Amino acid sequence: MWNTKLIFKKDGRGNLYVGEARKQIPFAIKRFYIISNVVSPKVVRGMHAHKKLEQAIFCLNGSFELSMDDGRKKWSIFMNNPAKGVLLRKKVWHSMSKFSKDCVTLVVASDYYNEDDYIRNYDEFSKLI
Ligand code: T46
Repeated sequence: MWNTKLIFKKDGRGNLYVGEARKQIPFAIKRFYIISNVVSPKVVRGMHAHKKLEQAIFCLNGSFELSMDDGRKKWSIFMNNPAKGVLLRKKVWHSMSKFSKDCVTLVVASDYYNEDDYIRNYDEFSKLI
């Protein structure tokens, strides 16, 4: 598993976090998206894998749980530190849950949005793995 730590600068003016493509982020970034305002802790997002897409996920504010499954093992990470990112490699089933109300999630991705890259059926994922 790959985790990253952004460059973290703190001074009297606040906090600054830096990540650069092919450095802290191990691919060229083509897209980013932000998830916020998840009003219920019962919400589960994700529940899919990607065929080719690589992503790095950050929790900018609040917290959530990131669960991953590569077909052999399953593991979860509690995300609550803006400086720490987790790589969502291709062919890893992942879900996000237990969002705090103030949670803001940033995802940077290696490619543009393409619904054909999603595997949204777990049986299909199992067969592929
Ligand atoms: C992922 C996890 C971590 C777009 O039109 N463009 C986009 O770039 C994205 C990310 C989504 N969409 C559309 C597709 C759906 O109609 O927005 C809607 C919600 O997407 P989805 O249900 O896939 O959202 P999540 O939070 O379940 O999954 C997202 C990403 O889609 C996915 O790639 O790995 O976050």
